[in-house]
Amino acid sequence: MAILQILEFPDPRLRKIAAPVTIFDDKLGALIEDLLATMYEAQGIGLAATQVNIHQRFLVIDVSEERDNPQVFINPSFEVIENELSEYDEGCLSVPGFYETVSRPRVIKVVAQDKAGEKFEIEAEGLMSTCIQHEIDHLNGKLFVDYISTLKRDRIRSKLEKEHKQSA
Ligand code: GNR
Ligand code: NI
Repeated sequence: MAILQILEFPDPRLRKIAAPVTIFDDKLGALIEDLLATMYEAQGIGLAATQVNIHQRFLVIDVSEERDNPQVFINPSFEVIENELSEYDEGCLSVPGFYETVSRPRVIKVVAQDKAGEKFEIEAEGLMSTCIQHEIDHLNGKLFVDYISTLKRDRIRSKLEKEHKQSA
């Protein structure tokens, strides 16, 4: 198992669109374990492969209090099943230290594959729904800061660029 480095905004690699997973082998299993280990180490509730510079469509989440309920979604997609939005103060391991309110569909149906390639469906609401949508955005090269004003996003970009220069 390895702890992987998490890319930070405005790294252009976070803008890549991930490719579908087609091979469900031990190598994929190992990458999933690394992604989970990296998420737990960073104390996140979710992590998309894109964030660790793997441009394949899979993500992990654990929204449990006890941090003992890892969930893996491969080739995930979702449908909005209730015409209702919910707001959440979102953060992102790729945008460390910044939080902004984002509005997203409240209840969704997620279709994905597990690590054996088996298709499954779940209905998600609340934090789980927010988190899955946030992670699927990553696979499409999108970040939560894309939903806020250009002014706020540019301020966040400058601050993070400054931090990156100082730690370089
Ligand atoms: O750890 C995380 N917390 C979080 C809080 C509100 C909305 C979304 C998230 S996901 C984030 C981890 C992360 O960056 N995943 O991509
Ligand atoms: Ni994120």
